[in-house]
Amino acid sequence: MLGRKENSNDPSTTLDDESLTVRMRVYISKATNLAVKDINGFSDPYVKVSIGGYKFTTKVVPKSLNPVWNASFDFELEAQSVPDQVNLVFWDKDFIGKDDFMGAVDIPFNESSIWGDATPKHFDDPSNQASFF
Ligand SMILES: [Ca+2]
Repeated sequence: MLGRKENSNDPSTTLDDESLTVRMRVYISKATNLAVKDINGFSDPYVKVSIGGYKFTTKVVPKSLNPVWNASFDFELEAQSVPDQVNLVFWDKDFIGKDDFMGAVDIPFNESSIWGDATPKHFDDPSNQASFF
């Protein structure tokens, strides 16, 4: 998973600006060696992502224990209320009955890794590098 942020190229902008809105991108890449939940020896995994009051859900990858989602979710938030963690809940899709819980993890953000030098940057700025978790 990775996160990026962007804002204007105005060099006078800082994260301390109360009115500053930033865009964050969460990218769900893949998972490996997931638990078997179906009688066929596989699972049909998907992920529910919760971050800063936003919720996103990936697509289901059928019959896989090593799913690749390559899903990205963009959202905007106030720079002053940047979430300090992201919650991921993994589910196995079942077409009969309730989906099976597979696992959950909270990934805390290291503020310095999210914000780097604390100067908001445009998405296209080459110095605006993604943080990997
Ligand atoms: Ca299933």
